[in-house]
Amino acid sequence: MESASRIYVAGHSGLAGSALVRALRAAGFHNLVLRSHAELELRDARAVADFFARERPEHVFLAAAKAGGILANDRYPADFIRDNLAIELNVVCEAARAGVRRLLLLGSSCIYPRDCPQPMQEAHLLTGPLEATNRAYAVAKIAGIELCWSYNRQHGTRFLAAMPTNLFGPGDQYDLQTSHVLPALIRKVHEAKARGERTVTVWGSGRPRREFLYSDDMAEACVFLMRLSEAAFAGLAAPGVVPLINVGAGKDLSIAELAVLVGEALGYEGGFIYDASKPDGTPRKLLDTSRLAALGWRPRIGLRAGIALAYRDFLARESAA
Ligand code: GFB
Repeated sequence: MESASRIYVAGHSGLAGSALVRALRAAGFHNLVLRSHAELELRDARAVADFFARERPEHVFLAAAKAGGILANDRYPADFIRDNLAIELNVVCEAARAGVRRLLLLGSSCIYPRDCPQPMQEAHLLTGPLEATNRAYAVAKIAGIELCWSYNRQHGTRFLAAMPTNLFGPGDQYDLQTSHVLPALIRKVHEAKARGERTVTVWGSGRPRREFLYSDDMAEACVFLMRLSEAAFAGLAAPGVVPLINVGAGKDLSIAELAVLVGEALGYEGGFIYDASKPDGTPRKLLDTSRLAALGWRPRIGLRAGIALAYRDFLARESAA
């Protein structure tokens, strides 16, 4: 990618996409192609074909997705598989037809088997059964990887799928029914503190372990990948290799430990209780990021600092609402 390259960021207003736009602009890329959901419906094959034929982007970051926390995934599996398959199919196929030079599809660490050996390596893909609460979403993302690989094999494209761990950061979704755990805990702790409540309810047992990556770190990793030399990028996205790379923080913690950390960051003095009627999901999903590290990338924003930044964003959104 050169600074004048035409770069399309699909899903630029979401958590991941907005971080990608910040990272690209900070690195001097100024020829970004952006379309809001109202301007371009990515589930509409005709609209996506017209868009690619007209705009001819040279590079694509596919950050558009139907995403959500454990409860949303569990309750609306049809929406998750349908929307994600449609978006991936339309964008990947039209990018290939339009001659896009490199494409990076974003997925999630839930693509790996539920009881995967830890930390989870790229080679563990499709080696065991998936976690039931997010199987529909995971299958859609696995299909996205296979789609990239198939085009690389049949048409010689250079399409790569990056699997970030659980993300958080500015522009996150704070609705308690659909959000992920970190933004949910920020809202719950903030509200409990404001109301003087002595306890916050955490879903599940608190025992599952999760790894969290600040969205700006994830975006820098993705831009780093898309800027790799031809030889290095071919090592990840040549026809003979599964075009898949993990993007993680390298450390995990239990949900109970996370709750304490959020409580400390927000200056909350109350305690936490656990609602066993809510699902735990995967027991653990720590990514093995040694391939990305070997290429020379490491995250910069630690969890504590990231939570403080995310809380600042939450407060700004609350006061603007
Ligand atoms: O972040 P989360 O919704 O998603 O939940 P997953 C992580 C863990 O936190 C689960 C617990 O064990 C939840 O039960 N948890 C505790 C809470 N309190 C809360 C709360 O108030 N809200 C939420 N949401 N969780 C999703 C997948 O998995 O994450 C997707 O469903 C995707 O497919 C994504 O991979 C990154 O990490 O379990």
